Amino acid sequence: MSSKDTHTREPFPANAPAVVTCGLPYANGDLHIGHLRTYVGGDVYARALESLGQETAFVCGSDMHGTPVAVNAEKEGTSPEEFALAWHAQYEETFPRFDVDFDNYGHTHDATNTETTQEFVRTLEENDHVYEKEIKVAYDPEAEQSLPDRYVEGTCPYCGELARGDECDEGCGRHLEPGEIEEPRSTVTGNPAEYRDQTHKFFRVSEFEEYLSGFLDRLEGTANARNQPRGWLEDGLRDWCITRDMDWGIDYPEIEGEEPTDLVLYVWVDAPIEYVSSTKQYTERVGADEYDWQRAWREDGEIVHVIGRDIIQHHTVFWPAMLRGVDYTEPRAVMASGFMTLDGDGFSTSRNRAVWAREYLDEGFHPDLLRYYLATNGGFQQDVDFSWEKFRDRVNNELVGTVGNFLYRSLLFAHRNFEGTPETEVSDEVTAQIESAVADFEAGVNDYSVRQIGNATVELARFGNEYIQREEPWNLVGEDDEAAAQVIRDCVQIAKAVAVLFEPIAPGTSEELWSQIGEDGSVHDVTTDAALAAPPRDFGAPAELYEKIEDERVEELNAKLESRVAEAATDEDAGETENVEAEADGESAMSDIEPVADDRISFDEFQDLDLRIGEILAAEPIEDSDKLVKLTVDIGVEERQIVAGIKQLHDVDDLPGTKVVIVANLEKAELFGHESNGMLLAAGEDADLLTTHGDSSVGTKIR
Ligand code: B3M
Ligand code: ZN
Repeated sequence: MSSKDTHTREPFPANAPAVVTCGLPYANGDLHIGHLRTYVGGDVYARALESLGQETAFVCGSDMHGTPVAVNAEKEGTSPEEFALAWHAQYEETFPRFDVDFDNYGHTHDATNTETTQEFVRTLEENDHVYEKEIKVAYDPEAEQSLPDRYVEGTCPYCGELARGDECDEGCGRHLEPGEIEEPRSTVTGNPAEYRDQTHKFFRVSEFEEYLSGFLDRLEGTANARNQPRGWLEDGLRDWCITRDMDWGIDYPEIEGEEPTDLVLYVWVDAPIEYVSSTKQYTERVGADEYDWQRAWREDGEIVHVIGRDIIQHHTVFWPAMLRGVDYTEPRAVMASGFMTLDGDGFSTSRNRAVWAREYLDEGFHPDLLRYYLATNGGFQQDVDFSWEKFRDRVNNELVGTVGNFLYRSLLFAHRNFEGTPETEVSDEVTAQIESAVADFEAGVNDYSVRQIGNATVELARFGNEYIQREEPWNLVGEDDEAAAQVIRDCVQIAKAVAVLFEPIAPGTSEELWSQIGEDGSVHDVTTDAALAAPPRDFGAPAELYEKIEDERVEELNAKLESRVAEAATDEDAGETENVEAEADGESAMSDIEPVADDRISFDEFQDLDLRIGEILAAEPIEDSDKLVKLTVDIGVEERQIVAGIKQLHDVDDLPGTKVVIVANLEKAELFGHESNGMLLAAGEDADLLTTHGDSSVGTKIR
């Protein structure tokens, strides 16, 4: 992608305030490292803009509404509000632990967003962009409820794949309007759905076709975000149903001269408006002199949306049309990331096939390692695979081998021989290298490439290693002290430039490096000019910033993942393996019975399983896990510690005394740091424990 074709605006830094947003996570389940890709990407981008001196607000919030939340809350037997608020609290705490530092993190159900959303809709009504129409909506006669969005599944009318009510998540990716899905089935009861007439509100997206076509020509960001919607535009846009027959959501505002309606707004109306609300809250906190949300959103701001590629349509069609309809600033850029896979396959919440965000930290890894991996392992719009092996290689080769190695050897040498920075000027050669790294960094920002932002630094450190190797200052000391001083002066400057330029990718370790070279204040507050400013004269002995990951560690981590997946596969009725964006929102609620496996096993194979009667003696929830309980089980011959995923599903205190069936000869596994020596048998999503009918004694073998 040449920067010429894609730049339609003045490069950053711009005069007007920028807003960087990340797609709002649905407040409906645990975050895994696949989810983190767009949040890290957004954070890197926002930090890099600030390094260019660009005034920037980096905002996000939890997406509280819609069926993705309602369906999952129902499964847990809690109210959507309580459910979503709990996840919101968890996200709010998790992002900063990865140094994803939003200037404001709100949620779509708060007062600011409720008001802002209702105001948007009232303005759209006033400007005659909304009309009422009677349509057919899916209805479940047995459950006696309407079936919006994820309450219904069926066949996509465009590509024929299995689809959800409002999106063809496994096929063509299109947004689907109510009534469009073919052969609709209720996800509440599994029954075929009926269609019933209901009056809904529609936003006249079709009137914005011409505007949107021009908008796409101006839009910067990743190429996928411009190209995908062009096709949809060519097919002709249909108006967009913006109401739903549900309790959970933002109420449709009262419109003068109209009967109030019971409908709520479609989640995709109030979700992007949270970008505005969150910026508003930021201004409310810091004051308009520091950051003016009105200027950003209503005058000439530079809006950059960082999202997953499955929600391009919402951000390049519906959202800019809405903004236009209320006369707000149009987005400057959309950066849409590719999917993430884990060892070549999709992440899956239901299969526990994921590396969880908190788990990563609990393993003791520095957030910067993952940030580096996620930001640079592929272009932003490419799909990226994560494996512990690849993670180890990137960390060991680049962070330890290139960046860390250069920093440690030069700073140690500087400290030992010069007690800090030698007093001489930086050479022209090194000045030019640093300038070119800064230029690469800036080009990375203007090309919306977080990978390039990261690579600029790694390349500079690579040069640093070559330089010190070539100049061999260790042979110059005592022979030609002036020459030695020159080399080390250059190396300290490179180290300082690394701290400045690597800050967006690796904020924590860059800050450490900053203080290692004796700088006061924070590297977070400096701009790229600091890369060439002289470092302080004195500094102490450095410490290694990055630590090598050993092969044994990788084996251990892989074994953990495998045993967890195996456990999840038997613990519950695992759903399909899905793409990360698609599965973020919980699984289908269909109560399909799985077909019997085609492959038969022999009686001998069955006999390989050592199944026994056990009795639970003690049960104790594992704190950091949402599911796991640590059990002490008597199996006659001995007492076993078994970790089982049954926390949400049973009253843990009631478990002792329960007879259970266990697989006694299953390989041992470690779950959340606890050994599990055997497995409990349980049926279905409710983890209905298998027990005995008569009173077979503990230890009895099952045949
Ligand atoms: N909550 C999550 C998703 O579909 C959705 C994003 C909203 S962004 C305004 O990826
Ligand atoms: Zn489709």
